[in-house]
Formats: sequence, structure tokens, C-alpha cells
Amino acid sequence: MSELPSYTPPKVWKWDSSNGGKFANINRPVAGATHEKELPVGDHPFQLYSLATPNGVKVTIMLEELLALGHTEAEYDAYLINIGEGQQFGSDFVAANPNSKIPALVDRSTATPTRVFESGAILMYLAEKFGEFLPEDPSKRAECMSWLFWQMGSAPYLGGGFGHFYAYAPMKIEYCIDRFAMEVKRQLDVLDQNLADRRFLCGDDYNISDIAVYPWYGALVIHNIYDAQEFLDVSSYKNVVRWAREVEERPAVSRGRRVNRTWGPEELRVPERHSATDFK
Ligand SMILES: N[C@@H](CCC(=O)N[C@@H](CS)C(=O)NCC(=O)O)C(=O)O
Repeated sequence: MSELPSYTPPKVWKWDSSNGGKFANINRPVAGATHEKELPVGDHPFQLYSLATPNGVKVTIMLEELLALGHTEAEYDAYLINIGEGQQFGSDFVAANPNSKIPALVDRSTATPTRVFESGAILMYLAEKFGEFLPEDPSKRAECMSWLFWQMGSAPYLGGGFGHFYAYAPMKIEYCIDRFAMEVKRQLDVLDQNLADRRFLCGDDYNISDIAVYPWYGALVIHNIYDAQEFLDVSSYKNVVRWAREVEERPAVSRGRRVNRTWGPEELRVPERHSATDFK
């Protein structure tokens, strides 16, 4: 291994806002709103404030799946939150999610509006509300919860760890890239072994754990996120590739991936979604 840049931490850490990282202009070591900003509210029961990142599309896929099953009460307005411009620190957004990260959902069909933040909590909330994509049998439900929470715990190693140091950090640090590449490959192997004799993550039925895992690890193996397909040899995880392709073929998944998207081919972007006709 090449020699590591040396750094002796001071007694008390101090914030250097100009550290050169891709997100240096938006990340701060404190929480809370930076400015007053009202959020728009549409006519539908659900108001989603989000962006088509992996955490964002989990929710739009779920809402599109519910609508595809005929749950018209799952209709939603999806508004764009541009995290690169710091819109997650506006006052109304922080009221919806004190953690200042997309996605944030507000259910206005309840007696008083119900806010839900954290994509895993949003998936569970919607699954329980509509009685879909979450098995009722306690053992099957436990398996579904286990993979859902596996995703919540694992993906930060992929995005915040590997992706950050491989694609975004201002310098390539071998120690960091090695550490997180090893962990991400281990996670891919966990998925690959699980999917060796299962069609979906929990068996024969597609559920919220597939909806949570697909936008991260599915995108990693079939969409070259972080430009790391070759580096991580993702095609060797054949069961993950097969599963990701099957999930991606679902019409609700292709619609969900387009909502709040502001990059990629123009014809696939749906920056705001208010009705099914927005996909035309
Ligand atoms: N654990 C959260 C993570 C959400 C998250 O990290 N969102 C990112 C985009 S994928 C974000 O809003 N980042 C803005 C920021 O860090 O300021 C969830 O699953 O909802």
C-alpha cells in the first residue's frame, strides 16, 4: 500500500467548510433550517418531497406499485428537492424531516397531517397502511424486515463509504477505497448467496425489501453507479444481476425511477409528478 497522507487530529475537531469535497458547500456539522421556505402542497393524499436518488426512488416505486394494484388512495404529488442547492435545509422541509435528507413524505389523509421520514420507515408506513408488500405471517414478516433493515444499515457503506471515496472525494485514498470496496463486495456476496435459490430477497414474493435494496445494489450491478462496474467486478454476482433485471422490468419500477429525476435522457425525466399522465 502507498504511504498514507499523515494527519494528527487536533484535540477538538473544527469544521473546515472548504475541504474540497463534492458536498462541502451543502454539508454542515449542525442540524436545523438555514432559511424560511414554504413547501408546495398538491391535491392528493400523499405529498412527497424528494429527488430520484436511490433513497428517493424507493418511495416512488412503492407508490407506483400501490397505484398499479388499484389503490387510488395512494395518489401522490411529488415535488423536487434539489439537495445540491441546499433545499433540504428550508424550514418546511426540516419540519417534514428534521434530518434534512430526502425523501420526506406527508400523509394528508390522516386527521392531522402525518410526516414520515427515513425511506425504510416510509416503506413500512405505506405497506402497513395499504396491506401490501409486507407479509402478514410473523416468520415471513421477520424475513422481510431483516432484509429491509439490512439495506438501511448496509447502503451507507456503499454510498457514504465506497461511492464517496471512489467517486467524489477530492483525492483517491487507497486505504479508504480498499476498506469500502471490500465491504461492498462482501455485501454483494451476501445478496448473491441469498438469491442463489430465491427469486426475490425473501423467496417467491416481491416485497418492500426488494423495493429498498434494488435502487442501491440493483443499480450498482446493472447501471454502473459510481462508474465502478469493472472495479468491483459486479457481473460476477450473477444472481444479483438476474434479480435486479427482473425487478427493473416491472412497469411500476420504471415509472418510479423517473419521478423527481433531473438528469439522464430528457424523455425519461419527470421532475414533478402529479398524475399518471405525467409519464407520457
Ligand atoms: N437513511 C436515509 C438516508 C437519506 C439520504 O441520505 N438522502 C440523501 C440523498 S440519497 C440526501 O438527502 N442528502 C442530502 C444531504 O446529505 O444534505 C433514508 O434512507 O431516507
